[in-house]
Amino acid sequence: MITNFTKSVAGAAIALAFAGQVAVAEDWRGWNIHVEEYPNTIAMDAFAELVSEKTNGEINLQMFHGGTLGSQPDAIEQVRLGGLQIGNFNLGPIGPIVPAANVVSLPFIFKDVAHMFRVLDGEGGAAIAAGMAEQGLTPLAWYDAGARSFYNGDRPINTPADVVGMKVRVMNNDLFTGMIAELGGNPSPMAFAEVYQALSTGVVDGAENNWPSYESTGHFEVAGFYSLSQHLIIPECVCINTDTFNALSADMQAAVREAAQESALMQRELWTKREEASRKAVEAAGVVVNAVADKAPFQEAMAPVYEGYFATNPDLRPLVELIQATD
Ligand code: BDP
Repeated sequence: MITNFTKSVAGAAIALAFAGQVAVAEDWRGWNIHVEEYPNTIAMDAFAELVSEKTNGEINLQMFHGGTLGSQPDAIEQVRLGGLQIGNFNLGPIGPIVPAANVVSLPFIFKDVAHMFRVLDGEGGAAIAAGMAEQGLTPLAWYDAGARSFYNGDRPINTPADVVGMKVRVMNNDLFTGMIAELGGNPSPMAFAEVYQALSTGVVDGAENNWPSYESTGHFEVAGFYSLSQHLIIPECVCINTDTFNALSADMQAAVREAAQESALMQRELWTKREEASRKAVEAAGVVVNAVADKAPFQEAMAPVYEGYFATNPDLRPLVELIQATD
């Protein structure tokens, strides 16, 4: 005879079996420094949606844009420690933590963006990704950040002599302070959010960035000479806390990685369009743009920066040579 008691025990057992299969949704928080409509912002929102779709709602990523969760160096630490799970980071400020990833911050290391992606898609990219994962930042996909050029409020920069005495804001990384010092300028590492104010009050004379950031931050309003030095071509990652990633099942890992890679395809397309739109917008606003006819003197001045990097990281010389030998 099946008693009510037996029935309810059986019912509870079935309910428990279901509960075992239905995982509790994981809530992740993601950091991004850029404003609305910026290619990375749109792509990171798409990433969040794709993550939810591809994991059947088991992972819920909430994105925080505009650097509201802190400066980039702080957010990098947060993702490493697991206080945040996701970040769209530039590899510039990751370099001080991951020597192999710092290779992309050597001035003039890449010929152009296409060269950078060829390196990232090969052995070089694997070495960089492994170094990052070891330090708690697992890259899921690479975003485009174009080429960075100098801008300031005084004069076009055509030769290193034009940088002499100039106070130039850089991202947090000794390679960048070294770069400005070798050109005869005074480097000033500073958080991105502080640069507009610093330019407008004369705390710094200039800075360096790609077209979309020069435009979206309004820096062009207070530093109207943009000189196409294109001295840095630095990729960006969609990075995840390594422990968070490793704790996922293989299927979930694949879903999250796929979502990031799809968002990267979107970001790269949006990026190309935005570079053009930003250039046109600042030109229309009266920015004086100059090509740098001869980049060789800038490149030659970087020899001590490379030597310093090799002195600290002798084991990374082959990685630099691999990049230089990649067509
Ligand atoms: C932008 C990068 C952003 C950096 C910023 C900077 O996308 O990650 O924080 O430059 O110069 O191009 O700090």
